[in-house]
Amino acid sequence: MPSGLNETPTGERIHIGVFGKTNSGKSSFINAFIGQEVSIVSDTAGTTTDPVYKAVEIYPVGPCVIIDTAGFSDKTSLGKSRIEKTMLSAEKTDIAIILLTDENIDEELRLYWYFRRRNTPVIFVINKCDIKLSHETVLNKIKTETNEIPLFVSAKTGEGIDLVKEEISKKIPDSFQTRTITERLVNKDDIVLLVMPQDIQAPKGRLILPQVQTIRELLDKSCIVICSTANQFKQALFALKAPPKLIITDSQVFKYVYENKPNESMLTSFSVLFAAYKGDLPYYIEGAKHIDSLTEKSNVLIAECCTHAPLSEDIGREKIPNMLKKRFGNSINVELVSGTDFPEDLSKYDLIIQCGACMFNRKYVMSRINKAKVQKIPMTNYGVVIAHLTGILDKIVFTQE
Ligand SMILES: Nc1nc2c(ncn2[C@@H]2O[C@H](COP(=O)(O)OP(=O)(O)OP(=O)(O)O)[C@@H](O)[C@H]2O)c(=O)[nH]1
Ligand code: SF4
Ligand SMILES: [Mg+2]
Repeated sequence: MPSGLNETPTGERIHIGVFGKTNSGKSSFINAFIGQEVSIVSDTAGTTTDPVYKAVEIYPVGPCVIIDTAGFSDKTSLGKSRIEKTMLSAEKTDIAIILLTDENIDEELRLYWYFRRRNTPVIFVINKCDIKLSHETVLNKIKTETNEIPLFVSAKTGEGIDLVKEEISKKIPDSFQTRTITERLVNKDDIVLLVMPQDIQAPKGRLILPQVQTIRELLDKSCIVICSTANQFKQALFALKAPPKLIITDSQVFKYVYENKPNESMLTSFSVLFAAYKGDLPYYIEGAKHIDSLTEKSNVLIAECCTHAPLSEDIGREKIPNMLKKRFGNSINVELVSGTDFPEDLSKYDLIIQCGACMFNRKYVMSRINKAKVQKIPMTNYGVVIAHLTGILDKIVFTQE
């Protein structure tokens, strides 16, 4: 698993996407919202071209990522690629803010229904209320079409911005506060042993994000956390008076750890935990079992969220393809996409294998899973597939059953 250090480590911050026509004041709104000039503001339509992601801490919302997007009425030659990028931001959005400026709200309504289909809460905001005296028509249209009541703000004077913050904090899904990586697998004072090989793929001098997040969570849960590499695993066990309640291993040494662990210790992997934390574990388990029906003619898509130079023994580029080739023959077709590349049309694939996706938020990973579900394509993730291929899928513990 590569480091992912080139990407913004957003963890599970709530992602707030700001959408609206060009010049509706999205960038001005964001600057007023976070009290910093992070986005360029100008009266030239189409100023924001690429989405801007800014991780901030906002009272009373908490840690969040605010996304400034390109306006959607842009008809310049870059229009199509800007719209695609805006829609990618929409896929990552947990709460959407749609700015309204005039009475032509067809696009805004289309976007509204897009979000509603994904259970994404939407807040309509009428901006520039410092200069426009009457907003009755747009207000009534929104009420009639959606039952939502827009809020009024002025990004220029700051009026109404606090009300938007309050509204956002009311709309944060409960699961944001309650979902954890290890869920009910551990309790206060439990000893948890983490097996973390620091091999060629680990970033120099640092730990990868899933390990950092898991350690932090276990400390918050008042667990006793012990870390070792695979080489020191047996010594680590030997140094303990009692077997650890739970062992969380890097998937690459799953088999070794399983074969050498005490019977009393439960076993899982970082990828398996993240499969549930970021995705749909039952679908992933079903997907992993689908491997047994692959043939040498099958097409497999590997989706790795980090974009990085290939490393030797890379799990997505080498280890999993080799495991598949060993089992089904060299002619099995294994394709790899990285970063946010993910085909819309998945019909040619027999199986999709997703990485742990620690660099992306749950909403975005679920959006990928939904695309696979709609097209009836089995999907799994690295950890679940390795557990299955090494024959221990039924011997490890999961956070969801
Ligand atoms: N009077 C007034 N002007 C505003 C307000 N918000 C934005 N503006 C002005 O509207 C123009 C467009 O603002 P931007 O924030 O760049 O708009 P945008 O939606 O990000 O535009 P694009 O990035 O081009 O899509 C600028 O001239 C802003 O100064 C507001 O609340 N009141
Ligand atoms: S995003 Fe994927 S490839 Fe990148 S570090 Fe996380 S699990 Fe590994
Ligand atoms: Mg802008």
